[in-house]
Amino acid sequence: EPSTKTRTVDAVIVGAGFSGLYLLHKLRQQNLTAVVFEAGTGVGGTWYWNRYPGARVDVESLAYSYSFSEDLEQEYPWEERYPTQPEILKYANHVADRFDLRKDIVFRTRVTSAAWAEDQRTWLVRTEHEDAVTARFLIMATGCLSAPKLPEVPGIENFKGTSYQTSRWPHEQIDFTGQRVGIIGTGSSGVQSIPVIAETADSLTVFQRTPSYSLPARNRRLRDDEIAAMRENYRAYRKAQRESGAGVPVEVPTKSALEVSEPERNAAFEAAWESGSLVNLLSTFTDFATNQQANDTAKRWIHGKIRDIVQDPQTAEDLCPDYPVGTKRPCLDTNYYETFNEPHVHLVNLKRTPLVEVTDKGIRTSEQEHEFDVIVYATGFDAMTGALTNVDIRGRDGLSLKETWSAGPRTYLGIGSAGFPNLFMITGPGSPSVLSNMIVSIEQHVDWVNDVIAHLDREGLRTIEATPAAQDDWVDHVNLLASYTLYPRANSWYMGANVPGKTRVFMPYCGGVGEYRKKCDDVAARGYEGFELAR
Ligand code: NA7
Repeated sequence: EPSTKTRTVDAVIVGAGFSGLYLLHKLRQQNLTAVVFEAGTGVGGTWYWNRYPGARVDVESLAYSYSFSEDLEQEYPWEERYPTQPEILKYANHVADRFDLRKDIVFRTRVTSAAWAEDQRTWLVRTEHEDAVTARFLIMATGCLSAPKLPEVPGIENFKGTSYQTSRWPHEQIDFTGQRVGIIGTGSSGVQSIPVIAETADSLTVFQRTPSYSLPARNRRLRDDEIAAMRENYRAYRKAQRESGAGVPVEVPTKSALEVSEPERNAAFEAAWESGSLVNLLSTFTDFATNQQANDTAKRWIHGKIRDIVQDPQTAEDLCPDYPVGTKRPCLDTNYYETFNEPHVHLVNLKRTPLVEVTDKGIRTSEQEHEFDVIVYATGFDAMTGALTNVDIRGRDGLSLKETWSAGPRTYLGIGSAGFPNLFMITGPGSPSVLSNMIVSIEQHVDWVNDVIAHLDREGLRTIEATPAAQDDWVDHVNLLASYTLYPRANSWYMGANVPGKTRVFMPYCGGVGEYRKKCDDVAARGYEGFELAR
C-alpha cells in the first residue's frame, strides 16, 4: 500500500466502490495523481459490506455493469440474471486487478476530516490513521447507502447471544442450524435474507415496522444465447440505458391505469409480476407514480397476490403495505411471502406491538419478551447524506457541510455544493442516484467530473464552486419534481424519515437519468453555467 504521510496529489477519492474505482481509472488516464481511501479491507463498497445471506442486486447483471470498457463488457462471464453479492464482489475485484487500481488505494483507512485551505486552494484531508494529504480536488465516492443505522431501541448492548448487522456482515459463513433467530427490518436486506435464514434456523421471528412491496425476482442462470445477443447489441443498449428513466431501458407507458378496463389493468400487473423486474412494475401506467387512484389499483392488486400466497389471514394482512406502491423502495425476492407459511417463521407487527427494548435474552415488545440465540439487524442506513456528513468537511471560512445541510442537503446537480470549492460528490443528493441503476448514474457523474477537471486544467483555472443562486434553483427544481409525485406520502429513507430528527425532504432527483444527463451536459456546454470558475 502506498505511503500517504503528508502527500500531495491532484485528487483524494473517498471510497473504493464502483464510483471510486472508475474515478481512479479515469483520472489516471488524464495523468492526474489520486489516492483512494477505503475503510474496508477490499474494494467493492456496498458489495464489500453487505454480505448477508441472500444479498443480490435487483438490476440485471448485464445492465448492472460498467460500460466504459468494451473489452470488459465483451469478456466478463456473468452467470446469473441477478447476481449474488459474492459474484458482484468478484467483478469489482476483477476490475481493480484488470485496471491495476489497487496500488493507489489505501485500505483500512477511514477519512475523518477535510478542510479547504483558501490560501493554497487545496483540500487538507485527514484520516483515522493520521495521514494528511493535500489535494486540489476532494471527491466523495462514498455511496448513498453506506452509513449503517441500528434501531432506536435501548439495550442492544445487553444481548448475550450473537448479533449481526446485514450491512456489517462477517466475512465467514454463518450457520443458523439449531438457532432461534430474530430479525428486525423488512427492507431489501430483510426481504432477501429472511427466506435464506429460515432455511436452516430452528425458528425465525421477523419484527416488521413497515412492510415492503416485493416482487418475485425469478432469478436464473443466464443462457449463452442471451449473453451473446447482449454483447452483439451492447453499444445500442448502453445508449438506451443512458437515455432511460431509471438506467434500465423499458417500454414507456402510454395509458393511464384509470382509462383501461380492470382485466387489461390486471393483465399488465400480472405481466410485470411474472417478469421479475421492478422497472416493469413501475412503468405499467403513465400515472402510476403521480396519481393516488391509479396507484391504488396496483396496491390492491399486489395485496391480492400477498393474500393468495400467505395462508394465515392475519399474517397476510400484516404483510400488506398501505403507502403508495413505489414510494418506498420496492424489493425483489425469492420466496419471501412463501416463507411466512413455514411453521417455524413468525411475523411480529411492530405497529401493533412496538419494540420496547433488547434484553440479555432477546427482544421485548409491548406484548412479550422473545428469546433468541441470534439477533439480525436489517435496519438500513442514514441514506444519501450520512456518509457525507459523517466526515467533518469544512469549506470556505470553515463552513461545515453537516451544519449547512441541517435543514436538508443543498447541492447543485447533486455534484457540488456552494461554499465547498473543488468538492465533488458522486451520486450526491439532488441527483437520480438511488432511483436508478447505480452504475449508470455513477459512470455519468464520474465522466462529468473528469471532464470538468480536464476543462479547468486546459483553461488554467484553479477552482470551481456552485453559486448559491444556481444551487437554490436546483434544490427548488428537485423539490418541485417530487411534489408532482406520490413520493412525499411515505415515510421512506428517500425522505430521511427513517432517521429520527433528520429533516424531511425528498432527496433524489426524480426526473429520470436521461433528462438529468441532458441538464448536466447543457451546464457543461454553457461553460459550466451555475458554477463559478476561477484562476
Ligand atoms: P431499508 O430499506 O432502510 O430497511 C430497513 C428496515 O428496518 C425497514 O423495514 C425499517 O422500517 C426497519 N427499521 C429501521 N429502524 C427501525 C426501528 N427503530 N424499529 C423497527 N424497525 C426499524 O434498508 P435495507 O438495508 O433493507 O435496504 C436498503 C436499500 O438497499 C434498498 O432500499 C435497496 O436500494 C437496496 P421502516 O420502513 O423505516 O418503518
